[in-house]
Amino acid sequence: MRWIAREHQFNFPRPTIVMGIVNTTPDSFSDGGRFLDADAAEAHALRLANEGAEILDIGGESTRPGSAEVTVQEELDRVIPVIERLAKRPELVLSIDTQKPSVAREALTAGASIVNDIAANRADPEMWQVVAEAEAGYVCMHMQGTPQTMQAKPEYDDVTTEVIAFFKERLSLLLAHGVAAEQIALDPGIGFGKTLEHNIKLLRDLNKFSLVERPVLVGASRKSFIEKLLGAPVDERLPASLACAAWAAIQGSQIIRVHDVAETAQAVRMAEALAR
Ligand code: 8Y7
Repeated sequence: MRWIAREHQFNFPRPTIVMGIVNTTPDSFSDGGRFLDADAAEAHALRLANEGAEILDIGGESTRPGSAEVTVQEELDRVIPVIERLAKRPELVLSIDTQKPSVAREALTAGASIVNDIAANRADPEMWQVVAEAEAGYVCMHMQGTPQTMQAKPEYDDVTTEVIAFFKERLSLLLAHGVAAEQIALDPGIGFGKTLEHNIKLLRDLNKFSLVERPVLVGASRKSFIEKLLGAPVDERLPASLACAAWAAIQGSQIIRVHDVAETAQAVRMAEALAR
């Protein structure tokens, strides 16, 4: 199996890919202005790459449950300077985390290779046209509802079956809009319109997603379901995040999206060695 993202290619089976999270939302405790924000995000991204992140996921919009929407211009002002700086290093694989086709287009022009789309459940095809045209990698994430509404009352008969059905339906829709299967990775969207029980079930069933025959991305890092299960506040969720990462790797997921890259790379490399 192969995942193609413009000039980059990942050939599976291969070691699990660690995707490092690069947040460009303005730092609430610094008033350094745009230049310093971009500086800090660039430095953070380079640190994550040094720690073993093979993909950097750059986002300028908070998608926490109930979070406010950000304008196109605001999002562009946050992410484009960071992508432009990082794009000077062609060895880095850059992913744009956005729900907006216009932001994705500009980010691809600035040097990103992957569109990480948490709103892949939308009806409007513009995002897929952007992805098809650029021959970009595409992360198709499952979400029930929107970030504003998703945690109100998540409901499924069988969450795993419904997520697999969503993947199949979106794959054919994407192909119909000119995106090649080899551009697409799938993501069950941990925490996006799911209760604690739904999240646990999806993680338990990760191996079932292999039947769709596309790379699977899992993002569990520091998420609030860990607190619901274990009572851990956000700055104390690393051990449980590492357990999820090691588990996901053993269950055959190909890409793990995390904040703590060095720790995750070590956990995942160990788990892979044991499972071999
Ligand atoms: C995910 C994500 C977030 C995820 C993918 C957080 C942007 C919330 N989570 N993208 N984004 N998968 N593909 O806690 O699970 O990181 S934001």
